[in-house]
Amino acid sequence: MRRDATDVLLVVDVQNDFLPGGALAVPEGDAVIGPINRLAAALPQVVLTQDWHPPGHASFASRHPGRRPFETVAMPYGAQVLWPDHCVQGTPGAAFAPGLRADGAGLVIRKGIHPGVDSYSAFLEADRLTRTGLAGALAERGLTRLFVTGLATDYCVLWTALDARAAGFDVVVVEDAVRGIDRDGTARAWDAMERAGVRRVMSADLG
Ligand code: VGL
Ligand code: ZN
Repeated sequence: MRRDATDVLLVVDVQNDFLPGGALAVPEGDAVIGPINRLAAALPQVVLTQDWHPPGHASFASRHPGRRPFETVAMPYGAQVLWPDHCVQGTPGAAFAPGLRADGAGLVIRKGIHPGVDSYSAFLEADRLTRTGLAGALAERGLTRLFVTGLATDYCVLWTALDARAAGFDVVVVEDAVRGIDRDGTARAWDAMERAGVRRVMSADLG
């Protein structure tokens, strides 16, 4: 696949809490770092996203008496999976993985910052109304093709890729640069992305 000046590498949530040993560890989450570092060196622009919740965020099971992580509850904006406390603003768990070499990133989008609303997507929060500004920022920079990488395939990568397609971007998910939380959920995520016109490549195909 030929690379272009309008390409951007989007690195989703490569933060300590999603790595092995973290509060919401994604199996093999650390395996994405090598491919992402190589892509960051090869692509002209890099954008990072950072899950960045205030303490006591509504997506935390600890905020819902009698509920446990991975249960689903009804929120005003729809169904919400409850998570262990993770990526709390300013904590070591919310920091980028120390091995990530993306100092050249031109933009960091923080998401999940509103106490009562989650945001898996880097574009649109879970209320499906509140925009992060990412679509406009990419458009202003003339970036039209997104190479999506990071964590987790079945949540933040999935929603980010689908919303990117809905916003009119060309979207390519780099298979060896993403990992999922749940096996079945990850298989369903790939199906949904394929139906939405998301392409799938290996990082080696990008040369
Ligand atoms: C994520 C669950 C909760 C993700 C973030 O980055 O995929 N998943 N917060
Ligand atoms: Zn989160």
